[in-house]
Amino acid sequence: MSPGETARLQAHVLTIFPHMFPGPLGDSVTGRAMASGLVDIHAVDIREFATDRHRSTDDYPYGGGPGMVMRPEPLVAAVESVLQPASRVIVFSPAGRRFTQAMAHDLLASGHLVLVCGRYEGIDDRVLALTRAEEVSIGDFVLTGGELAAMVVLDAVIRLLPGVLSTSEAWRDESHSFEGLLEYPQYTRPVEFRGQRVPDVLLSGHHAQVAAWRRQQALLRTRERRPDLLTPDHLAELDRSSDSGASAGGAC
Ligand code: JA5
Repeated sequence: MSPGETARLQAHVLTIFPHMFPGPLGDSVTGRAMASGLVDIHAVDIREFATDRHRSTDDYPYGGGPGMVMRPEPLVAAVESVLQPASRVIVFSPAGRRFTQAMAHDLLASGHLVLVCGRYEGIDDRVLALTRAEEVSIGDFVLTGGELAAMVVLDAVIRLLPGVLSTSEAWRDESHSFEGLLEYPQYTRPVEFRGQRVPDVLLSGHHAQVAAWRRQQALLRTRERRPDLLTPDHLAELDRSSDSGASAGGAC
């Protein structure tokens, strides 16, 4: 992208339920991004690409078994109708590669997403190779279709576009101080609510102490809830902070 040019994102969402879009993406931060022209989301009705007289998008599975499978012809035709040189083609499936923040940044860089939403028991497997699609999962659970997964991915990518978040909302993404850790706890007024007080250190005005407390809270929470995220450096830092007796508020 040339200097001064603004990053944009275009997405085509292929679905048999196009009226589901933009849905919640039309509100708030993502809605403003759409209204300002930074993002274009086009819902494409897969059924429009069905050629048989019943416009069918599904059929019985070869080999038998329960449910229906999405037919390949309308899906491949729909993808080919929107494909651009830089497109990333994604099919949502619980069997896909797990969606992450790093993938969100990567998808933004492509500038064009083709998001294929399955329904029924899934899509004919030949579609993947024929469209060079990547299978992506947003988590280890089952959904009735890919549409909600597409909304999750779009939300995560849209908020990364420069100018979408206000500077006060965006600071976290710029900050490296809590890289790889869960967030520290936040508080606002009142200072006491239903018998629970805001930790004194946050009222002290000592910026260095506040920063040290938040860092330690982030480390402790991550150890408690997501120990898989901790690096050897984090573990060493936790050891040092317990040595220095900085156990303020630590629920160990
Ligand atoms: C279900 C026909 O990562 C969670 C997901 C569940 C699920 C996805 S992604 N796609 C579908 C689907 O069901 O297409």
